[in-house]
Amino acid sequence: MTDLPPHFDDAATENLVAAAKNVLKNNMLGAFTKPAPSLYPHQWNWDAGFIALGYARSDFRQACSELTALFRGQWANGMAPQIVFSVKNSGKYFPGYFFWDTRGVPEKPRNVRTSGITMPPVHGFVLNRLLQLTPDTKVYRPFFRRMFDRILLLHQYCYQFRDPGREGLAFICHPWESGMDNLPTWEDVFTRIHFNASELPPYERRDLDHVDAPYRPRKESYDRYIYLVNLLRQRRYREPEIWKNYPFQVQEPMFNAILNHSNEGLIELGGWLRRDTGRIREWLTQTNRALNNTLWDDRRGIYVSYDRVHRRRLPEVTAGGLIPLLCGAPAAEQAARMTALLHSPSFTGTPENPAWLCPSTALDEPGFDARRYWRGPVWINMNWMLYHGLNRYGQTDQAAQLRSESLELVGKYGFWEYYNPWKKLPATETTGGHGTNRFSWTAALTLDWLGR
Ligand code: 2M8
Repeated sequence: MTDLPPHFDDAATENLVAAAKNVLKNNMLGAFTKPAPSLYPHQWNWDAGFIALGYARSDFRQACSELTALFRGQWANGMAPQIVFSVKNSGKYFPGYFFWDTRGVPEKPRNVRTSGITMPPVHGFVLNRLLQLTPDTKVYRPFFRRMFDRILLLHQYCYQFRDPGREGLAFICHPWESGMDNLPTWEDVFTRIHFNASELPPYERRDLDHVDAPYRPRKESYDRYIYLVNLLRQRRYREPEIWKNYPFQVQEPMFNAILNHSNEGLIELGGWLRRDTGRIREWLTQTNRALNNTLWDDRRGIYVSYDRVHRRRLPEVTAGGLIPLLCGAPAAEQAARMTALLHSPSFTGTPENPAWLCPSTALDEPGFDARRYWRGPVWINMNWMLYHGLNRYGQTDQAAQLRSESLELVGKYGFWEYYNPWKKLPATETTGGHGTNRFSWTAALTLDWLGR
């Protein structure tokens, strides 16, 4: 590897690899690996995909097990849940299984505890990457066949239930479905959602037992997250009727770019498995077209979200708007504008006050906050996807820089959930690592980047 940070000699690299493997080992609960030691004690949807990549070269069986365990929770309509709850850790996280109240929902598998929403569908491209790394295509073929069918069903769900206008864009129904829970974009949507305090069920947060409040979402945001969960559970997750008069329906660029890159993954896998991929090819074309027609902001040169309930564009500039590079949606000129924006003060800061790539929310967004979750901090999974997107467009130097900066952050501070974007750390911070430490996908993607 040529693009390692300058001080990464062999010994430093070996230490980092050993430490990353240790993080995964300690978070592993048998069939799956939890995202973090205490803050997240169950299995999460897109975490499972990134974590699988961390095992791919050292323990392929475990990599497969992560996806198998997640899809045990898949609903009959194809929805892959945001959380598959561990019975053993019941009560350690809010909102838990009983708050979601999915018990008895006919679509939910009977013997698996899950939440009632989904997350960015990374599994198709993860599965395709696993195929490139499999130690034995013959032995694992039945696994790939099974997973292909599961993931296809999930995509079918996205296009059938989350794209009622057949536009090629799936909507998310909750900020948690974006994976980027606390973007200023969601605040913008919330300004139009009104409810009385009496409509909010009583609840008690658990996240603040583990992480200090300035690094986590504010109470006002949490109230709104819970208000939406309450609507969903009152309506018993009954699709498609549930969406009538449901106030949060947003077409978000990263979710759709991930869906479409997973369509590409399924097409490749389908070729190998000799499956008909005609329908997936149609989705691929339609979604790339819709990303450009509906979500491209030509003024800023980046993709933005669209609120389909209030029929308006959400102009906030976030790292998610760069992820369509991953699925090949932008034409060459669009990609050039996106990379120029990525290397402008909006994301890299200034010579006096430089930033690590890539802040989750642009540094000049009014909602930017360097330490609050998803409002500005750097996330390793975002950088990993952006790295692959940049390479796809031949921006190999920029990609290498992104990888090098990411590894430098991890080497300097450890395997944190997210990182302060300022290279000159504010005096109020004792470390640049924020949220929970020993975070699984940070460790997993470090291993993938180091080819270990
Ligand atoms: C965070 O989200 C969960 C809710 O899903 C939470 O804050 O409790 C997000 O960063 C999400 O993207 C991630 O999958 C999850 C577990 O790592 O934590």
